Amino acid sequence: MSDTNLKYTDPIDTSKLSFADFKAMVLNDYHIVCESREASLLGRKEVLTGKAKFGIFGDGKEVAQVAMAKAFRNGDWRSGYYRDQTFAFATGISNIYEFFSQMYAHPDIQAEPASGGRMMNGHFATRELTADGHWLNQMALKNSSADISTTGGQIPRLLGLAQASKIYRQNKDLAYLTHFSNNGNEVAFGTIGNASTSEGVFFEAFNAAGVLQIPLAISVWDDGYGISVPNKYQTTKEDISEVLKGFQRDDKGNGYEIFKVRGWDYPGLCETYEQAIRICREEHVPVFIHVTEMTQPQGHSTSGSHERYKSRERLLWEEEYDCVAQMRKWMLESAIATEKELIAIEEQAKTFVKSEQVRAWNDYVEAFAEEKATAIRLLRAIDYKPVQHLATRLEKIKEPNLKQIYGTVRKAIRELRAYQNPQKESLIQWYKAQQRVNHDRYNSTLFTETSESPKYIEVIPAAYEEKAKMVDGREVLNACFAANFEREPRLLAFGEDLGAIGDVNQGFAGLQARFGEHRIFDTGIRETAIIGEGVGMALRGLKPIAEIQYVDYLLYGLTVLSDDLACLSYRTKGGQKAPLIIRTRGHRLEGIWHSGSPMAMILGSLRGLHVCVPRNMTQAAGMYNTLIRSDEPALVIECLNGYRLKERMPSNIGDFTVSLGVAELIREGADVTVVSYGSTLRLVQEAAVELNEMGISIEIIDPQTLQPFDVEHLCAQSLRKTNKLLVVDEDVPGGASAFILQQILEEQKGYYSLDSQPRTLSAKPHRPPYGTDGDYFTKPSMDDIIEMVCEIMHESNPDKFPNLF
Ligand SMILES: Cc1ncc(C[n+]2csc(CCOP(=O)(O)OP(=O)(O)O)c2C)c(N)n1
Ligand SMILES: [Mg+2]
Repeated sequence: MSDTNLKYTDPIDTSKLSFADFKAMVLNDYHIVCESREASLLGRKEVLTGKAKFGIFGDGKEVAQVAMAKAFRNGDWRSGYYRDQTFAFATGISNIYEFFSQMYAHPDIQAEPASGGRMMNGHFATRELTADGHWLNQMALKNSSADISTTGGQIPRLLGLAQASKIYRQNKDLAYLTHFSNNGNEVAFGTIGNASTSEGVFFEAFNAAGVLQIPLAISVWDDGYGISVPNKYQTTKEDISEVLKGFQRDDKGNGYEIFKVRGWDYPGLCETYEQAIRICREEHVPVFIHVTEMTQPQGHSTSGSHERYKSRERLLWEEEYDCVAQMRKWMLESAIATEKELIAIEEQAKTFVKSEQVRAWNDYVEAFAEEKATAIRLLRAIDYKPVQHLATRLEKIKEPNLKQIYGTVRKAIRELRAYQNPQKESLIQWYKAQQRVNHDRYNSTLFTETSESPKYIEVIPAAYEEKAKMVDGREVLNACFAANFEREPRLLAFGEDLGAIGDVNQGFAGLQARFGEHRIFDTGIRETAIIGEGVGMALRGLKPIAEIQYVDYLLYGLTVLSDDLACLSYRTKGGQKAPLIIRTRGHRLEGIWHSGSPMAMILGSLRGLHVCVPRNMTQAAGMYNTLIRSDEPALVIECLNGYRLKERMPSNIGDFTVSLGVAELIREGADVTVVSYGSTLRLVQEAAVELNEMGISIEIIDPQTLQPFDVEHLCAQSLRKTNKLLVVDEDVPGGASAFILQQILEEQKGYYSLDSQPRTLSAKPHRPPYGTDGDYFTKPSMDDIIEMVCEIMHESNPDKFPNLF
């Protein structure tokens, strides 16, 4: 989109460089640096004059980034944060036009390819997929994973991006994936602010990379502050590389190669990055580059001014050691360039940035001009004074946003509520058609929805031989995983105790020995890092299954799941996907930290993932078979108490599929529809037997997945017969059961079929105490289910069904 005049910075081979080439390279770098600085200065003005809502810029960090960009090759990955604009410009990951388009929240990916206006400025992402969601050739791209705003949140994903290189280098069966790797030679570049290294996610992931020995290069942009809080309150010894010295590799073992360099020292930075990245790429050793003495000429962001918290001395020092000024000084002192040459570059940069900003703004305004014109034309056609006023008001807004255009149209439709005429009808028809356009702009791509979506995976029922063996549930899963590992070389599985012993419930027993440690492996106890590894590897074309030992511990991985994975497709408007499967187990656990069913937490924070709650291991296997063949992320919660229950072994264990979102009728009945899933489903089945003896017949429905939920509306269909509803689960009151009620009553319009109060039976609001009795008095028991069904029957027919108590 941009006809940027930037020349991207190139790797240097100084041995072959003539002075003229060297000078050209340095001046080109200076040009990039100047353009980036101008973008920051102008960007801040755009916010202060009200054209953009918020601005955060990379001023003070330019020189290090132009040096880092020299070491960045096609096929490499970036996982960074909002200060990286210079790096983005220098590598072609972004450009000035796109930078401003993002500030204005331009909703068109042609203008703002990172997110289609969804992410705030300085949040970079390259488009990794074709328009229909299939992988592009990553080896022909400079790749940037999609930024997130949470400080340090980019680092867990960085692990997986680097680990993928190691997997590709180790596993020769993956050599055919030439669009993702060239023998694992790719480096994952991470960036993080000094203060953000205080976050737990940083330390956890940092340690993991040292253990894994993967080609990752973390740069810390150290400007001494995190907003207003100085390093004194952030970092032990006020120096992160000092603190991390123990990670330095030596001849005794694994570790990092650690570098420290000043952020205004251009030649030092070029040399450091050249050396650090060479070690990282060739030896597959993580490297850490602490870039100190950086500045923030305009303060943290447009939300405040740094004069409030920086001393006069500090401000004076920042002025002197501003990296652009220092680079300039160095060029003059080393006679690389004349004052005149530098002034010419600076002026060119200023003019170019201004013209790109204006172009971005004009395109943004132009994108809505036709909609404004059409709205006014349709409003003008309506001969009604209040509507004419609205048209005039909209006309007067020179550069309206969509809220102003559609707010006016909706107000007009309300004004016209008592009128019927063809002109009003035209307005409404246009508004409805435009709602589809706006849906695409602001509400689309929660899932990537490619032809590999779970929706389109062929449904193959489980088949059984006549003498099918009854086996432990865990054996069903084990056979399913074995078949999939045999068939799909991209598949990986890892987690705590998953490798050598094959997970705590032996779903993977024997599989590491069969398929190798490079495909099935143990990890340290570090849920955040486990999820990050999964996300990064999935971005690079692998098919990881990341295991979280128990669902309660998902909380430790939730930041990455929620901030990163769940919104990845949405925040890039379908530009990136990470088909990661998270496997965990829960329900019917006992104990305060083993409650086992934090389903509302999951439903509330993980939209963008499929949430599977299989009632037994056969259903779980069918779901894995579906998910492994598809390309969307999912969480599968197996029932902890199901591993040793007997199930029949399907003859097509690796091939049968379970369609996600299709509920199953477990038992037919006439009186009450009972919806339940996971472990409570079995209790409902047991309760059904006693209820039957009491003359009450319940119909049981298992939705099987909570996201998506019963897409064929089986629950509403059942309600039309029974007119009574009970939802049973073991989440907190008003947790997942409230979600299920909303789906059935509102979404499926089940409300119209009810003739008694819909009920939910869930666990108590506190966590369950340890032991059988703790469980009995906290979670729904068979007794509770029977009694609540009786209450429902009593409400509808008190004579026939007297109160039990
Ligand atoms: C998890 C989280 N906590 C707090 C914030 C608010 N916040 C945004 S930037 C920032 C300071 C980060 O400082 P540093 O890491 O040094 O990066 P810098 O902006 O100085 O480059 C804070 C506290 C956030 N975005 N995410
Ligand atoms: Mg900082």
